[in-house]
Amino acid sequence: MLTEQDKLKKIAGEKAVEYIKDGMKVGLGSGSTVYWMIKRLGERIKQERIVVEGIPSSNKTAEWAKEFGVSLTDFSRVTELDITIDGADEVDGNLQLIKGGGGALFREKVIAQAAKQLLIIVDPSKLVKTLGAFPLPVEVLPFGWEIISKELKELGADCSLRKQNEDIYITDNGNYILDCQFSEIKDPVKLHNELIHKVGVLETGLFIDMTKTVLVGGEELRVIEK
Ligand code: ABF
Repeated sequence: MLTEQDKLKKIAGEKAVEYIKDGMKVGLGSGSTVYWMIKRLGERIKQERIVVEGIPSSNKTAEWAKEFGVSLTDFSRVTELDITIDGADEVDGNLQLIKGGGGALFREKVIAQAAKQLLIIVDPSKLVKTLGAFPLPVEVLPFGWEIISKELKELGADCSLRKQNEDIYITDNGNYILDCQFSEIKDPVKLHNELIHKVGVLETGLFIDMTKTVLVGGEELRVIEK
């Protein structure tokens, strides 16, 4: 039984597939909204016999692609993606994003950067006036993560090391994630630039000026562009 939020995610995910054309190389994001996109893309591939290859941003996404019949490739064979389609945890009025709730932010940012276009798909609950209610995920080197956590605290964040079933969560890249609760992130550009230059910070979940188009699931699907 789909929840109301799932239905809205499904609307956005399925609509995104219309942006994919035969022959495209597609960056496949992560998360439950992307699940609906991959499922629908698999149906389209079968029905219309279009040829599409994807690069997945996580092992989970790769499993879904295999399950639904979306062929996979990698950056040894593809040096540019036509489009990357991905979810988000928060989207502000300038289409700045917090991503990484699912732990795949680093590879998500790699496939986003490699694409001509980043299309974001969300349900309405992800739209916020100001980023920060959602804890900002920061991917850090395991060596010395405690120093980064202390420095982030001095920036006003309360960080916690992400756990999975009592164990430390290890990303697909072998790193740790700090989930950092800021009250409000009024200047996400400044914060990202402060964080990314700290030795040991490998990537942040702030996706700055990376997308121009957000599809918002709803009775009337909304397309927000900048
Ligand atoms: C992924 O989509 C992550 O960056 C983000 O955490 C997630 C959102 O999850 P969902 O689509 O399940 O709400 O790209």
